[in-house]
Amino acid sequence: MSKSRKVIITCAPTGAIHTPSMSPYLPVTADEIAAAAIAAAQAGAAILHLHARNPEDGRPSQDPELFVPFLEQIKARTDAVVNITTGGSPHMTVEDRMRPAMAFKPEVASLNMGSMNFGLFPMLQRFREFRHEWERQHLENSRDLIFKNTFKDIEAILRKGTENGTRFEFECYDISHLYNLAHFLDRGLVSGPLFVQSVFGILGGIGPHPEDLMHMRRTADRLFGDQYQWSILGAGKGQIALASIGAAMGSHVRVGLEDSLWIGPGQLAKSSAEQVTRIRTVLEALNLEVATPAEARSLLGLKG
Ligand code: KMH
Ligand code: ZN
Repeated sequence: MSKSRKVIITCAPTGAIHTPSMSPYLPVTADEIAAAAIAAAQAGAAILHLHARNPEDGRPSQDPELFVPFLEQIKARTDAVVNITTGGSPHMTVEDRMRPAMAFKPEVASLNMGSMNFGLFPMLQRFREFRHEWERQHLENSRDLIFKNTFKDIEAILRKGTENGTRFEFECYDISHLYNLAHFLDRGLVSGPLFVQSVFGILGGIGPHPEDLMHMRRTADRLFGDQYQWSILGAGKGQIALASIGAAMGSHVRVGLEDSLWIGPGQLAKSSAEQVTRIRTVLEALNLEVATPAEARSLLGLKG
């Protein structure tokens, strides 16, 4: 891992995992997504990882038209690095998922590094009342859902994104995903500095134990040496704890309501900015500095 005392905070304000009935604070409309992202940037997030939703019912959508109004507001009000999802929702086709990143040619796009089960159904134990039937189906249908990211899919996104000058947040949900990334490095389709976002706690991927984090780190060190910048994404209630452990070991961090609705046990976060502020407090206690967007661009070799 390439070590830096400047820690990049990525914030993911809405995503496609959680649904509107789970939290009144989950942004759904373009204005809500813009406000959440701008507040997160003001709180210290250098990178904003963005998804869109249908404003009628909050359903995740990759319609590029839905991205336009919040991208305009974010670009007008912040200098943050825009990172557009190519993961979309695991329920969508890869072709649909690629559309906004190909349309807007952002500095960064996410790239999910392997196919996997994606179990959202355990959330049915906590959340039982839904305003829209799609929300229940979204969780229920995940019992038989494959988040498809074949080698061909990854290569297509890599080649088209690279042509556009886009670099990637490599979402690695398991050890095998690091090996998949190493395969593309061997073939010369990616180059350092690699931004490795290691994801812990999705059912179907690696777990959220600190030993899992250590195994991910050791494997990435062995495969990529100092050619990568490491970032930690803890899904669910372990979000802040995992990010804190990673930061103490030299990682960057990702927070936001996409990844966790919580700020404390049984306590909903009122905004993604609240989570940014919480992790910022931890970073400062560790005598680490929060990277500005310009510093994030330099660390990750972005086009700016
Ligand atoms: N939802 C996160 C666990 C993507 O958008 O490409 C991972 C993610 C995927 O952000
Ligand atoms: Zn995402």
